[in-house]
Amino acid sequence: MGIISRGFRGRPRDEGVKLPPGQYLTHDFPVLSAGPTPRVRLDTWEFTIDTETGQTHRWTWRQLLDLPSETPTVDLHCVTKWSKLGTSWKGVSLDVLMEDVETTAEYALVYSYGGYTTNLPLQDLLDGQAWITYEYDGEELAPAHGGPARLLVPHLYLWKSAKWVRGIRLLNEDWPGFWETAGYHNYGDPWREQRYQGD
Ligand SMILES: Nc1nc2c(c(=O)[nH]1)N[C@H]1C(S)=C(S)[C@@H](COP(=O)(O)O)O[C@H]1N2
Ligand SMILES: [Mo]
Repeated sequence: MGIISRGFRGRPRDEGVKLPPGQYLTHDFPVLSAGPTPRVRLDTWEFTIDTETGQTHRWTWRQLLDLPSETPTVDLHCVTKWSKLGTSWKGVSLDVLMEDVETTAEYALVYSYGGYTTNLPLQDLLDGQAWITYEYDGEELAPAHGGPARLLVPHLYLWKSAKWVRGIRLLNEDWPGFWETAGYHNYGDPWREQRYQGD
């Protein structure tokens, strides 16, 4: 008999865990990207929030790191049906980034280095629901998982958590992003199994 492999039968905490409909548990961290991993230099990196009135708020890498951070531990649910529980991150809450942003916009279009986009209601980025993260599991966020920084919005399917995030455009109308244009659900609530348009 060898060492019992952790994860084979599931850790004790997996027992009785309630997952969103149609999801299964995974313990590894799959990488899903629609294209190559962009190389993003920290000295030119910036994160911007553009409002519907044309105001631009901008943070350099240094400025992002100097903001008060949080260390959320959250469950991830991918539309391809894996869920990973209890992941730990470090990042800046969107509530902090939105503090000085004046807006009455209802929608947000998140865009990434490399061209990826995804949309969600602005409300879903606020009230402790979303972060610009730069550490995963105590280490700097790996490029494959979105480093140097990615949006984390764990209450929606993971395609909304844009990797290599570059900015957010606040809009009066809803502009569908990359997967939303390709037939994925516009909102993507895993607990309501909103995988595709019409779900
Ligand atoms: N910029 C960018 N962000 C992205 C994607 C992508 O292709 N490009 N894929 C999305 C999808 S479909 C998923 S499931 C998750 C996967 O995150 P992971 O590779 O860290 O598991 O990232 C999301 N964010
Ligand atoms: Mo995905």
